[in-house]
Amino acid sequence: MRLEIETPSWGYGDSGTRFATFQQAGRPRDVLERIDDAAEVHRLTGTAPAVALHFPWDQGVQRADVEQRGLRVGAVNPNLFQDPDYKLGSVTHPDPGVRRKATDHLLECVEIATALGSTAQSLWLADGTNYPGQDDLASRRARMLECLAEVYAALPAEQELLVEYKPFEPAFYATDLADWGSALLACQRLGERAKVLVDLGHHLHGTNIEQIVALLRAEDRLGGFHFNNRKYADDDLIVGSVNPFELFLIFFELGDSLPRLTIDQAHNVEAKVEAMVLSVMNLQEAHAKAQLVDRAALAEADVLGGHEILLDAYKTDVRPQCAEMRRSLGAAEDPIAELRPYVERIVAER
Ligand code: LRH
Ligand code: MN
Repeated sequence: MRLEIETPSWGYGDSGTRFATFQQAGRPRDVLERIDDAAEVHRLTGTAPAVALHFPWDQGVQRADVEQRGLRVGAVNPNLFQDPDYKLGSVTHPDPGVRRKATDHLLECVEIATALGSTAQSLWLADGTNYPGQDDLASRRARMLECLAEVYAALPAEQELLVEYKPFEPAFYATDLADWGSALLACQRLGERAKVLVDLGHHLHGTNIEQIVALLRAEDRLGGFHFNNRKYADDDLIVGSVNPFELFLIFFELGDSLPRLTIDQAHNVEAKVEAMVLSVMNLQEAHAKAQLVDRAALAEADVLGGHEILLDAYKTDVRPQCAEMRRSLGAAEDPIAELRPYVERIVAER
């Protein structure tokens, strides 16, 4: 019942791949309709009380627009990856004028967060290079840290800076914040309110994500998650749809201290609001299963004994308990079924 998930405003709007973007009937036409959809997801699931925003995509939204729909503003996401000036980098760019422009956008987002009552800047940098020799890697890092230090210094006490890493795309030789290590070192350099954000789709194959979670948690530098799932690269599919056991293990590593939990997905062909509802339900179930682990017995168990204790929890059907939990929150026992009238209405109205 205490689970609080942030759904992403950009997860309700048009999205696609470089090959095509398919518009869906009932798609939101502006930020207010994106927040309407987020509010419906919370009404049905009971545990999605916040909406993460992206700027300038959500430019113009007012705090009241969000709160009068029964939600609060989650993390504020700056955008330093679309403006043509950032082709060769933003805060890492060789040109101090471009770095100034990028830093000013980050400072503007700090102001926006203050106005919206948000307590986090969620920073992802697309910055990187495509060929060896294109730029000096150490110099890029020094430029980035200088700019981020100015932003960190401007952060009001109630705001934290979340640093998201990604190994590649859109850069395909070196990404400046490529992995948990480069993000953690940057956070340690910036200050204690700088923490690492783990996007599940931002790991090379074979990476043990739950171990990274355990490490960052032990360092008190786990700032939050971007939940989604992938089979190949940064596929941004529904969380738990590809690797539900990994999701369970991540919640097992989190124990009962949960950081910021944000969904970051792109629903290119599937029904968008239903996809978000199913995502929140998958997170509810993963969290519920992790709560069932008998940790005292685990501490005493041998090699397979420990594994079998985890499997017992993971293989437990918690859907009845989750339905009961939603009912007791005044939400829907069967959210997918109860979503139908809303979808019919938005398809008709939009
Ligand atoms: C980058 C990313 C980042 C967002 C974007 C929508 O891949 O995960 O978190 O800004 O997706
Ligand atoms: Mn992300």
